[in-house]
Amino acid sequence: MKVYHCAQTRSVRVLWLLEELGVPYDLVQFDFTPENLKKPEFLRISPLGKVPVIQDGELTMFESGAIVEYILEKYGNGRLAPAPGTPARGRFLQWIHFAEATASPPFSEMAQHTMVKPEAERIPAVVADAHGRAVAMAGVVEHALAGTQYLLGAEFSAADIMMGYTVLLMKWFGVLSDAYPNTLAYIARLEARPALQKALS
Ligand SMILES: N[C@@H](CCC(=O)N[C@@H](CS)C(=O)NCC(=O)O)C(=O)O
Repeated sequence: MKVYHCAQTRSVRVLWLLEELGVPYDLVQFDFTPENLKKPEFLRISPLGKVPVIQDGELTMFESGAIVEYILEKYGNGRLAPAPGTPARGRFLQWIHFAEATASPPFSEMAQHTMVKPEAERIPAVVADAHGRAVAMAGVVEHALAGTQYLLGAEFSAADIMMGYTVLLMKWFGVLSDAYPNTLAYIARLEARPALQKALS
């Protein structure tokens, strides 16, 4: 499998999962610049010029959550995901989708309007609004982690990879403080995992 990756972006989720599962992959890493992302040859596999992208045999896929679900189905052998049709599976799917559909957009907006867009196109009001929603997301996570090691309980799962990356965004964007002790302890647990260390190296 080929994984197209830029440091610290959502492609971290894909590398982290592959490392946890011990699935070999070829890394195609490049700098997160518009020149690289909007090259015609990259746009042919990623229509909006975004990472991650994987190529697995004939299959090319973009969208990190879908890639995570595909890798679990094909290479997981039941690891890192509860069995389909169980209540735990329902909570797993909730966090997998919450991570990208609801929790991550404020961080994307902050990134776009502080780093990605040309300075003349950045709108401070968008950053302020997104920051407010990011704080609300941190509150959701802090509450969900009360009295539990991981999002589904005592066992680490791929829900912690999808949400874990978003929680790292909370840290990197300065949303967290001592007022989020459960989340800070969770981050320490995640950062102790060799697979995440490899994905961030
Ligand atoms: N929902 C997509 C979002 C992908 C995405 O926005 N990736 C960012 C990096 S974290 C990107 O490549 N941005 C480049 C751009 O927007 O031009 C996913 O989860 O894969």
